[in-house]
Amino acid sequence: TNKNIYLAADFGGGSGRVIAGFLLHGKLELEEIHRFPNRQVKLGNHVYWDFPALFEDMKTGLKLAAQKGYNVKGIGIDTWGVDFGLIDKHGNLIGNPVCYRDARTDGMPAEVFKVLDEKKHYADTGIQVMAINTLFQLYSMKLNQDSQLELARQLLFMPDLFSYFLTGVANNEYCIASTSELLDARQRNWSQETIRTLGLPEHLFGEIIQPGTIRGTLKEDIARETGLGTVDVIAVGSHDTASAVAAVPATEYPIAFLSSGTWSLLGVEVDQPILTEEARQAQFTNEGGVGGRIRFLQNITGLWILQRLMSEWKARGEEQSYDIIIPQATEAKIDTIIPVDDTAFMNPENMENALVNYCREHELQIPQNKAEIVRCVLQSLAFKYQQAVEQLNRCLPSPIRQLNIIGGGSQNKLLNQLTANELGIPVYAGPVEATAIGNILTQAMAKGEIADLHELREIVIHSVTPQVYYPKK
Ligand code: ADP
Ligand code: LRH
Repeated sequence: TNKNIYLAADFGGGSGRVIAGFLLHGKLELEEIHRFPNRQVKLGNHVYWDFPALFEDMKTGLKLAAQKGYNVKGIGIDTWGVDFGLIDKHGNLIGNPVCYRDARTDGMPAEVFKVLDEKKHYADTGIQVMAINTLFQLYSMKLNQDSQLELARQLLFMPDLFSYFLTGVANNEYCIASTSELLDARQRNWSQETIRTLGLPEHLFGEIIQPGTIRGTLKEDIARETGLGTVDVIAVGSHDTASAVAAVPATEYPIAFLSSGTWSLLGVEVDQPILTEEARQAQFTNEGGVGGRIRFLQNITGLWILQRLMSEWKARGEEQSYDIIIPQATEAKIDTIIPVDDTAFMNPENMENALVNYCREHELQIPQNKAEIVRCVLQSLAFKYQQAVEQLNRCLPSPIRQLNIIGGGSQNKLLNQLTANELGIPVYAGPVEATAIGNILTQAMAKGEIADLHELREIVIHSVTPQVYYPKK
């Protein structure tokens, strides 16, 4: 009790959580306060965030922290990229935000590139074209004459939205804004040209703030309801991947990372965006990072496939735990490699059927049991990482020499080993809660407890011990 702590609210594809971080003598300790499901809700024609329920879950986490008697110095929020809510002229949320796995963006890139020149667009925004990105979500709303878009006064990315309802302050944090594909990569501000050419309402796009900025304080009613009193809400690398990358336990450049969760984000940290044609063709993205850095990375479908399989097996009453299935998969033998980024695996009704059908249609050996299915998914991921690193190395002055895997997926020992084998370089696994760590330490930076990103990472190095995997073949 009476501990000085920061609270991170992290909304990931697997779950939402409120985590407390306690920083003392250059070392960070975490305590999970509250974990809750982050379900996507299918209603009528769309797939939505369950925003009001998640806001309540977050407040429950805040209340629990207050009940523990902690002295809360800040609250920071991060979520996955690209999704947003729209606010009307009264400051109210217009409808539940739509989740990026919604079908509304199908075919949108082709529509957008009737209007924009694709190569120039990359040279401006530096973002890998993915149909899920905010730009394509907005363009689909425009083409469908969506009434929400007509009513909207401001667009808030999900972390901006959570923060807005905590503080009443509405602005756009830089890292998450970069996932919109609507920022000028060099200026690090809205690309007015892109917005105008697409005919999107210019008033939607607010002030861009940098991670490490105080957004505001808790609104009085929320301060009272949670029992927290007046607490600062701080802009962190509010794109979960930006927070995770800030917490890579390494200080020697190039910092090569694989943020492994629902998605696999593989890349390096650089000082300036790489906007070359080679980078574009290799589908690398330049997302905004903490401390003015750029995350030069590829978005790869990650453990989503395994997550879905596990939940399907559970729904059939065949409860499976990672601790059982991964050792079984380690023993399994199957040669099949599937292209994890194929649209077949984006959001199928049934993942196991999608996988089996894919193998059948492409005359690949069909996995016969759960262990073989899991093995197939993991070796397909490792194979994809190898291709990504090869492309990455071609964009860099010298090849990467080690890879830091962070996030929940870094607990997957088989995947870590297969990755080391494929890449032929050492792999360092951990921390699991990199996102929460980056979130919390960026708050400490805003409060002047940490000088810069380098010092932040030294704290991470003092606080965690990654597992090393050497290549075996
Ligand atoms: P996200 O924020 O995208 O939900 P997380 O960083 O929480 O991602 O990671 C979730 C992933 O971590 C799951 O998809 C799962 O594959 C992996 N994971 C979780 N627990 C374990 C475990 N005990 N062993 C291996 N992998 C695990
Ligand atoms: C990972 C992530 C990733 C992408 C995707 C939508 O959780 O944020 O970086 O932006 O989700």
